[in-house]
Amino acid sequence: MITKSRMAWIAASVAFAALCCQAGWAETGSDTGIILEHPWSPATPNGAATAAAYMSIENHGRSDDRLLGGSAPVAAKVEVHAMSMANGIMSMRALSDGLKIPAGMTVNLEPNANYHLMLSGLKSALKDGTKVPLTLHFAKAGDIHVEIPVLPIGSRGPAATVPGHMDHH
Ligand SMILES: [Cu+2]
Repeated sequence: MITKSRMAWIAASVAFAALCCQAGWAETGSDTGIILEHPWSPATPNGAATAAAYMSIENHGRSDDRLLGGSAPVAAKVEVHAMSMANGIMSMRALSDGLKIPAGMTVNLEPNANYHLMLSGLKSALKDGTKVPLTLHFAKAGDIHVEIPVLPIGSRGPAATVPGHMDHH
């Protein structure tokens, strides 16, 4: 499910991609082999019902794991979403079986990529410069808590900070 305004918002985020500049974030660890790197969310306009959260999920363990979903005080629901393009129309759906995090691999949740975390039923806007507490549920690693830094609307995220490195989409 994706609304027109949500689409426009995504398009705006992409269009203003060049405006970003943020330092990197410390990693969040656990003793289960799952490490969450560079978590971030773009700020949301007032009244927005949804927000996205992005990060890299590394599995340093010896067995596959699954990201099942999450929870956050700021949202009624936190789901793993997959994006797909069909006939020029982008859509997304919740992964009811979760997202596989293969052993020894990193799965990137990022804008314009396959997967993201979707916070829906937002109780308040995500404000630039604040942090959003979020708990992710993994099938094997259990619950991992992470504080998600909120970056300005249109940001590409903490990874897109290399000077002179610019993507042209
Ligand atoms: Cu989504």
